[in-house]
Amino acid sequence: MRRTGTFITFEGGEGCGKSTHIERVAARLRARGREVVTLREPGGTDVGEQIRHVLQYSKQSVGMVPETELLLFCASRAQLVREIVAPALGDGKIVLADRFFDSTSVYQGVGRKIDSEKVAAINRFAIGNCVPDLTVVIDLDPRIGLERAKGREQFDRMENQALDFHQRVRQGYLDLARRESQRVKLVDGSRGLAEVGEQIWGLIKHVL
Ligand code: T5A
Repeated sequence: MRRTGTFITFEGGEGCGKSTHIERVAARLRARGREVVTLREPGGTDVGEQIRHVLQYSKQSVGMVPETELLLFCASRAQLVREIVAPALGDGKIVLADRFFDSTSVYQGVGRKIDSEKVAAINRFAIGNCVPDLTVVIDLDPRIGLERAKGREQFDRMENQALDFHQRVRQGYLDLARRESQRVKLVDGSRGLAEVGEQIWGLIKHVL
């Protein structure tokens, strides 16, 4: 299917503000008459939501090994790409995704220390040619992000990782933005909501 839509992904550590800004961007785009699809990862499909439960909230998953975790994130994504993302892009829609394959490169590759070439190969298999047009990384000190995310009562496997893990994740995103500076753009998430929102809107207007 020929791709006429635009694919924008949002990335960053826990509680950096992705969901908040996706909602705001979607509202601004819809107010301008654009067709927008919003998604979250892992999940976004029936199959993916079941995988999300195993990955995130099931206390029986505490002993999951990093290789299993990597494959489950990619399995959820393979379904999402073929069921939702590729058809929406074929129809000319704007797809806004809360995390995509960069989360796997950073969390499983850098955070869990799985060989980066293996992660890249599995990522490629899962997404095919569905690479984002723009990736917004909201950079934030993990101590602030984890504090913001704390409000939730549900057990979350990733948020329970040591601070050192989250610091590696942050550095992973900073390195990614340096390596892929055409596609991946950094935004300072420590600023106020309105200021971060305007910076993101500027990037989106540019890519559209
Ligand atoms: N994961 C995911 C992997 O390990 N590998 C993968 O391949 C994939 C896809 C997903 C977890 O899975 C991992 C990464 C994650 O650990 P999740 O529950 O979806 O888990 O968690 P997150 O994606 O991290 O989402 P969060 O909801 O934790 O964070 P958000 O969406 O970035 O933050 P948001 O918008 O909910 O904001 C948090 C709070 O901060 C406030 C908001 O109002 C909200 O209260 N806020 C601000 N406050 C002040 N100033 C600002 N600028 C603010 N921006 C937001």
